[in-house]
Amino acid sequence: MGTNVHPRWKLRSAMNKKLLAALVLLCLLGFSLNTVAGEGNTGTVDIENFAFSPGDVTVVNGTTLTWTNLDVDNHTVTADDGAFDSGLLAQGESFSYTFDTLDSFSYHCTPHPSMTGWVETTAPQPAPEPAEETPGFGLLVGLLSLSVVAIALRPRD
Ligand SMILES: [Cu+2]
Repeated sequence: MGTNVHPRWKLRSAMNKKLLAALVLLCLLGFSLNTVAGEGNTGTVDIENFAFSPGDVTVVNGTTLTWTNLDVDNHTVTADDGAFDSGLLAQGESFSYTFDTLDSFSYHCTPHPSMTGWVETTAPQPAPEPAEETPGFGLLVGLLSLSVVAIALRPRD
């Protein structure tokens, strides 16, 4: 009987290693959901063919917008009231600005005044916060995975 048990045990041990690796990955994924969910809203605006695209944007207050110049020519992202100014952006360069006041902002490109854009910020919805639930879910996945790993690693007789 001793000769039969040994190879079977080896096979089970190899399977457990793969299972363990998968579960450790799941743990990491579960815990990393926490940090991702905590970050603020983001949005992007392309600068292409001498225009901001989309030109009019409405975002939740606190959102970080990132403009990227796709043109060969240099452009700027300059608030009409001076609230922000990217300076000259070469092709492929980006500029980010976090909107933290409830307001509307018109902006333009300094070298090309006919290039204009507009951003309006709105109040975040006070109702149930999905951001509160997501970290809890991530934590739950992480803890569940940890307990499965603990079970997989339990001493055998
Ligand atoms: Cu321009």
